[in-house]
Amino acid sequence: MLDPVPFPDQLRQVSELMSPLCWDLAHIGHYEELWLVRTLSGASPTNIAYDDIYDAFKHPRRERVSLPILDPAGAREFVADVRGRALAVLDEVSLDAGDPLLAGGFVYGMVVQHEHQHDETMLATVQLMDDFAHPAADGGPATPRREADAPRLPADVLIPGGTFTVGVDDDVWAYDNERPAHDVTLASFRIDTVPVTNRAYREFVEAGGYEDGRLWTDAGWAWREEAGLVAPQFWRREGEGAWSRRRFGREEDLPLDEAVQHVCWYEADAYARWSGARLPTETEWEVAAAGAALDGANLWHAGPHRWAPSPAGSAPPATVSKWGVHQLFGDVWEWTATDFGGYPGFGAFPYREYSEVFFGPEYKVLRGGSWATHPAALRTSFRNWDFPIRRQIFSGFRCARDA
Ligand code: AVJ
Ligand code: FE
Repeated sequence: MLDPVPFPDQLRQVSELMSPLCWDLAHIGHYEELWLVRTLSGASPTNIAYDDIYDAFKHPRRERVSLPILDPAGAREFVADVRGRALAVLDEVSLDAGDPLLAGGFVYGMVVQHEHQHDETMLATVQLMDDFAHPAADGGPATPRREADAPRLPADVLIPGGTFTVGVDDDVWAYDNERPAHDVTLASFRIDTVPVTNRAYREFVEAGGYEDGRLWTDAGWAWREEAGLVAPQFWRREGEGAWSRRRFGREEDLPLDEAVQHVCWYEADAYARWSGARLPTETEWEVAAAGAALDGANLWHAGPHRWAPSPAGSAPPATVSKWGVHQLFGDVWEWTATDFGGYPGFGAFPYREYSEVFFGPEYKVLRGGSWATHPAALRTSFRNWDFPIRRQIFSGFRCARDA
């Protein structure tokens, strides 16, 4: 993914919002060295200065370009060296020891997922480059293996109220913010069968949704004014009702049957109000996702090889939830109505800076996972979060209604 990106572009700051690509790369290596080499074996660091340079909390993203970071070649050498030492330590440790960090291989799952998360972040950075057409994304999105059957799907499904269990206790790879499992009681609700498509979202745009302050929250309207939002990021109006979008450096006709992506929470919330609906809570989303079978074989549509969401209604059948909800995983991250917080009984593990320091009303929860999310990080209980103004991530949404 990174190799075709010109060397200077891997070093430079593509956007105020993002790190230089080779910062992300070496940060992956630093995290791996910290947890899989230094913590497990007591070995000393490659370079103690990296504890400052590659600690995400020490320097905001826009500062990282002025740090003495490794160049693309140096970053590759560093991550390869760390991987060799991490594998050597793995030969020595016992995964069924009493140490909760090692039990079931938890810390390995944590580091693998961390790498995948930064891979997705780097893809978002590459998408932000307006002058670089990534060769792997050439020729349009990969053709889905399955005919889309969106026309035959109902618009939404009814989920009868009741008591449900959300969160997990026994998934070794789950993060602290997904624990503990707990019961919730929900009223009956309806939820969209598929994420909101470009076709549906275009109607909102064409109907003047971005000009009608009544559809937006106060904070959302203020941001819409300040940022001059008129359509999802990367859309361009080509004429009456006609739009194109830029995808990895190429302009293409807006694919109407794909999930809308690159919208912020405020846009999703305004669309939902316009359509007489609301965003689902994260609890409703997780309940609606029950029964989606996410083992690797069912996830051929997910992962970065597609370079775009799949058409509505083309999801692998096994990934449809037991309620008949489609495309919860592998298309777009879905904004929910919920602020990021800890479940009842939350305990930070193994460090507060993964989740806990982000708990609070300034972050909204996203659920599911996008086409750019590695299948190893897709699960029903996974919780992502971001500021409600962010849209460089592969974010979309679906709507819900009270029943
Ligand atoms: C879970 C995607 C919000 O990228 O900020 C990466 C994951 N944590 N390095 C992020 C993460 C530490 C995190 N998100
Ligand atoms: Fe990180």
